[in-house]
Amino acid sequence: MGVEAMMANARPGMMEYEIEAHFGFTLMQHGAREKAFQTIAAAGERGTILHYTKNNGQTKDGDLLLVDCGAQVDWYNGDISRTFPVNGKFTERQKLVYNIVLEGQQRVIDAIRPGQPFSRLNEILKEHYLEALKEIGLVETMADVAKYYYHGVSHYLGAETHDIGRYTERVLQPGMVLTVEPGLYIEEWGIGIRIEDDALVTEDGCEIMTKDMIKTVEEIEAFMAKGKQA
Ligand SMILES: [Mn+2]
Repeated sequence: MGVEAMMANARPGMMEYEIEAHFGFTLMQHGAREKAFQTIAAAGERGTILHYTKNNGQTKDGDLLLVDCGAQVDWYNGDISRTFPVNGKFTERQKLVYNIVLEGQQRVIDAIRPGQPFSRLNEILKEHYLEALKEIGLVETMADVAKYYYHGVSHYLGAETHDIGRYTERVLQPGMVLTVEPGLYIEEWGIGIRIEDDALVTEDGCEIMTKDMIKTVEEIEAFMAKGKQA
C-alpha cells in the first residue's frame, strides 16, 4: 500500500523525498510506526547508486524512480523494492531493461527450494544477465556483467532487515525468509532498476509473501494511469 501510494502520487518535477513521504504516511495510517530501514527513493541515474538515502534530488519527466523500503511490525521487518516511471509510462528502453530484471527475478524464485545452495541463486541470476545483456550488446563476458550488477540477489530477512546467518556453504531450509532482489544499473542510460520481493522457503519451493504487490510493466502503467485521473 505504501509503495502504491508513492506510485499514485508521483509526478515529474517532484523531489524524491516528496514521493517518499507518501510511504511513511501510509505506514502510519495503517498502524506501523517504524520503518525497517531508511527508505531509498532514487530517480534516474541516482538509482544506480547502492544505498542512496539522500532522497533530495528532483525527478524529471522520463525518469524511473527506484524505491527500496520496508515497515517494521512486531519486531519483524519487510524489505521491498519497486521501480516505476514518475510520469507513469516506461520508455521502450526502460521496459526492455525492466523485463530483463523481472525475468531474472522469476528464475531465482523458481530455484528457491530446500536443499538449494544459497550461493547458487546469485549465479542463476548472473547467468541470465550474461545471456540477456549480450543480446542487447551491453556485455561480452561475465566480467562485464559486474559493471551493471554489483550486489547479491538475496539476504536473510527477519528480526533484522539483513538478518544474521551464514551465506556460504549453506543450503536453503523450510522456514527461512529471504529477499529476492535482482537489479541492473546502467549509468550511461540513466537507468537503475531493482525489483525485490520477500520469499518464505516451504517444503517444496517458496511462497512469495509480497505477491499481491503490482510488479509488471503493464500492471504499473495501468495502476499509474488510474492514479493520474484521481
Ligand atoms: Mn533487501
